[in-house]
Amino acid sequence: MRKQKDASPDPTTAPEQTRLLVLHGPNLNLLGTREPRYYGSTTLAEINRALAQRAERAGVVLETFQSNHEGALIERVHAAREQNIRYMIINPAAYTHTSIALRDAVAGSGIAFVEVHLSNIHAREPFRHHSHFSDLAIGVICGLGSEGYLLALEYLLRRIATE
Ligand code: CA2
Repeated sequence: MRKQKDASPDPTTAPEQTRLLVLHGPNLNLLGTREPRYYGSTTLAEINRALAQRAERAGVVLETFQSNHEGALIERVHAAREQNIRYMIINPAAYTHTSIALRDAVAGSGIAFVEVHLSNIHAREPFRHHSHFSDLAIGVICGLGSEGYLLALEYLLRRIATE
């Protein structure tokens, strides 16, 4: 009898799955509960679920991390380098405008990333106009609400598929 072909990939030759990290900065855990004018009514859990589902369909592993603590975000970025995270999507929230420490961690990681903001930071108070991350980012999406995260993911999936 002919041996049936094994459907599972050979672990010795299968390429490692591509891993992505989505990093959410301080207060984004409150999404969907307050300030819908700026940040919409979608919760962070809903955003993370939509991203994970889309990534899974593409065969990519996507992890999400939110913290209200600068050090925790920095340490997550350090760990991402060790974990071979291929790309990141980052909404540094208020740390966008203040954190050189997080910027240095992201720059030091060498991991390419897309910066996302729910609101249009350029149409808001002047102190939100400058980002410590934008010059390092592949690109920046802002003002498109929670869709911005999905658009960033679409871009990265397309980029991964062609590299
Ligand atoms: O528009 C964005 O995504 C921001 O990164 C959000 C930050 C803000 O400091 C940036 O300038 C732009 C604030 C996140 C706070 O999120 C909240 C969500 C619901 C209720 C309160 C805060």
